[in-house]
Amino acid sequence: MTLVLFIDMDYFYAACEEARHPEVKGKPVVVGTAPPNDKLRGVVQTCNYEARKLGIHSAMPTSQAFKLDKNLVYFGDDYKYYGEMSEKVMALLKAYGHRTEVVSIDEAALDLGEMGYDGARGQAEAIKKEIMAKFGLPCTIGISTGKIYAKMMCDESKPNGLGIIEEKDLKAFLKGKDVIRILGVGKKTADRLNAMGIDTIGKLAKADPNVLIDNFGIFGKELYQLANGIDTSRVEDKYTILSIGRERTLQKETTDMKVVESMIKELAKEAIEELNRQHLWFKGISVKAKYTDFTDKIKNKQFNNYTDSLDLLTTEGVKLIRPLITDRAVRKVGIRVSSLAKREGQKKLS
Ligand code: DCP
Ligand code: MG
Ligand code: MG
Repeated sequence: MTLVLFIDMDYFYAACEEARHPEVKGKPVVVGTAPPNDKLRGVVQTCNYEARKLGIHSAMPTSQAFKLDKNLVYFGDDYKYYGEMSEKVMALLKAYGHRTEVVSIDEAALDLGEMGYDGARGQAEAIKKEIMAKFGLPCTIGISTGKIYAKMMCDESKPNGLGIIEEKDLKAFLKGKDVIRILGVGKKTADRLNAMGIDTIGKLAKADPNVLIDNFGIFGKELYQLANGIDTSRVEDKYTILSIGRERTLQKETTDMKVVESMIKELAKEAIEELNRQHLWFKGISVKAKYTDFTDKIKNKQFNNYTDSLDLLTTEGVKLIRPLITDRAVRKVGIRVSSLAKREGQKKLS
């Protein structure tokens, strides 16, 4: 049986600062959006676990964080440096020779193949040790039979952890968890499930699959499978570092460009929200159509200048995906922005 390893770096931006400023280790450390001379104006991007103990967290206004502790160590974010650290970590992971999917700036999934639980544990321990020795960065790893379960286990093993969920324990592991913990289940889907009396993954596993399919289309089938320990999400061979993407299964498979267009608009909006959150511009875009036979097609485009325009992303995204929508039924579509840059000091498209 194939195992998936999911890794997420611990308090990543703040850990990068600790790595180059070892003197701040052990103190509460915050990385915020504003420069240090204006540190009360921005929001917290992340903070180390000492700061979390004080109640500080991502997206909190920095002014509020300083109210909780006026002696916080503060850094204005240096996205270029964090990006470089991320690239180094990803290159190290890639060198282990497994199919590697870079999921975000501090997350990746590795398809470990058929090495068994002991082999997987050894691999994870080696990775943790090497990342700490080379870069001074802590991380947490989850291992399971699928990407989604491995990520859940990773989340639960933080910080500096290593957690394995074996197939035989999977159902018990999933049973009491809120349905919103399933990757791809947002607030809307969770609300609809709750209205059907399904609040935990355990209840989802016992639901009537036909009712789920009636309500959610193909996604309903995936939900049912996931709740029952079958994770069909593949570790993609994706190594475009520093890109932000969103993809989603359609309610029903379709050949209708109108349906695809409205989904692309929705996903583009989400991608731009994430881009704004990380204070980035993009220059490259790509779209993907996944067909019912599980093959997919991707189209890319590169602009001459950086931009953060939602209109541009939507228009170009729709244009790019149009030729991919033919009489072959599509089940999933996605959009991704790449060639990212920190907003300061770059030329932007008007
Ligand atoms: N980030 C951000 N704004 C947020 C959340 C995150 O700018 N609202 C950035 C800073 C984080 C990085 O993305 O360091 C990775 O996000 P994670 O969610 O993985 O959080 P951390 O790595 O900081 O902490 P954890 O140990 O919980 O993974
Ligand atoms: Mg992290
Ligand atoms: Mg992360």
